[in-house]
Amino acid sequence: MNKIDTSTVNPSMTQGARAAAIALAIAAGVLAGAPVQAAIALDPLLAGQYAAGSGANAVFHRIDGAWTGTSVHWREPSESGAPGAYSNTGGDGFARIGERGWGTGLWGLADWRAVNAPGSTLPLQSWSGVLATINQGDALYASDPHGAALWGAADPLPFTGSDDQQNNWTAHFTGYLRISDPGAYNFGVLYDDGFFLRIWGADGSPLEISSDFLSPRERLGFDQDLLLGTGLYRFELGAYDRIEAGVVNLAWKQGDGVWQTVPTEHLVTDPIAISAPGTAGVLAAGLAAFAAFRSRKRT
Ligand SMILES: [Ca+2]
Ligand SMILES: [Ca+2]
Repeated sequence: MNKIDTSTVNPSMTQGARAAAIALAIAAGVLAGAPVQAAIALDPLLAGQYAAGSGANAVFHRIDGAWTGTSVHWREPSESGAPGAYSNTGGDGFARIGERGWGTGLWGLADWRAVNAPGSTLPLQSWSGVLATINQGDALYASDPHGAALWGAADPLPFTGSDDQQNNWTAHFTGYLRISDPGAYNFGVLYDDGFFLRIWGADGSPLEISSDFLSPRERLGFDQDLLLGTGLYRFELGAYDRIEAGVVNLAWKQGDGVWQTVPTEHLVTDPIAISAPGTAGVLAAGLAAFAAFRSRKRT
């Protein structure tokens, strides 16, 4: 018999939502005939139907590739065969990468935070605006046979430059994820070299996935699906590239579907609530028509 793991069903949910989440987890396990991974139920931050969005708020920065201010630490491989390792703190053989001859540029999320801190003087080049999708890669990602050809094409960075000027960049996306079809979703970030993704529902504390330091190019999603309702979920995504190819892509999938870049209409910067036909929406439309009629009568 399958063991049903409901330990991650959010305890702050209403009793009804919690029961529904557990029921769905059980149903999924029975259908799959395999050990069950309970989905995480998360009510929307803003519940209800919202107007289609136009993309995500985006800020990109690039810093000097010779910067040695990284706060990431490194420990060399040991003679006994232990591999080298990164850390955000010193001690136990770890030393700050910036104090090594090769320790230039961005090495981790701590550096992302330094570049994106309010008033930071690190950026040499910056861009901000709204992007239709979260799917940006640099020129080397586009041309790398193990980049775009393998992981999918990406839009160019919003600032252009030589290959050297497409290194040591950060990206920061904010806004809302719009769910119009409730159900089980997962979100996955394609990254090179690192990222964090936070999603806020109604309970105030975000769900988060991340990859710190420098890692091989990969897409990482949540361990469990998220059971989402109709409405908006606030999100924040940060990413960085040190050298060579760099990319950031936010995709979602429903149930057992395939990863798909989150479509523009599901990325919202300014929430506009809409009402279901037959209720307040129809009333509002009727009042607007009446007002227009009266306006015409007066002229
Ligand atoms: Ca690059
Ligand atoms: Ca890279």
